[in-house]
Amino acid sequence: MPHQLPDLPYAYDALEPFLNEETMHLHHDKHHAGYVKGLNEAEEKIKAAQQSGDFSAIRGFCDALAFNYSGHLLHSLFWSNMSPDGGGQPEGELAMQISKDFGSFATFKAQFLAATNSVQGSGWGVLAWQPLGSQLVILQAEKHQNLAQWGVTPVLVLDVWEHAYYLQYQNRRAEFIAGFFDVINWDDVAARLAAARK
Ligand code: MN3
Repeated sequence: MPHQLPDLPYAYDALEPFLNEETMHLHHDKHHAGYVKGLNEAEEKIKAAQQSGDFSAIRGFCDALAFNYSGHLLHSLFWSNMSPDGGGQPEGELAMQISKDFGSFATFKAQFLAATNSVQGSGWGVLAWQPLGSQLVILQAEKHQNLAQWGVTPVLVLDVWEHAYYLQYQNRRAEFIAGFFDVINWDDVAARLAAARK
């Protein structure tokens, strides 16, 4: 069964004014769809290599798998991390874990903003559950896969590729990142953290 592009969990204009309909169409229908296509193609090429026994191009297949799989996963997570009813602050277990690992919600937010804003080139800001430390950590991802840590589970991600914001915000990445906090679906983040801890 090839990988499939998931539908957005809301209408294309549901996150306006933070993200307009045109940006969402391009981002979901073209960019995310492209990663799903690239992932399926990479898997087909690997299957063909397994059948022929010719692994001379395996390095490129591994690169395509890491890039496209990570792109597919992060975008799927990104859509569900946002909601037209989002914003505010987390509650319950998630709020307690954030306080434990960052000192306060304000410090978490400041670190997430700073880390995400300073991603070099195209990439992501990522809040992830790190099982070895039993803690939440803030990571950067360059492209979709570089600077990741093995075994962590991302629970909140923010795309800062230019395709995510340039139509509306041009070079004002910091303004885009700050606006993200008005649409974060904290219930989704909390559910992902609970699942990751199990
Ligand atoms: Mn993107």
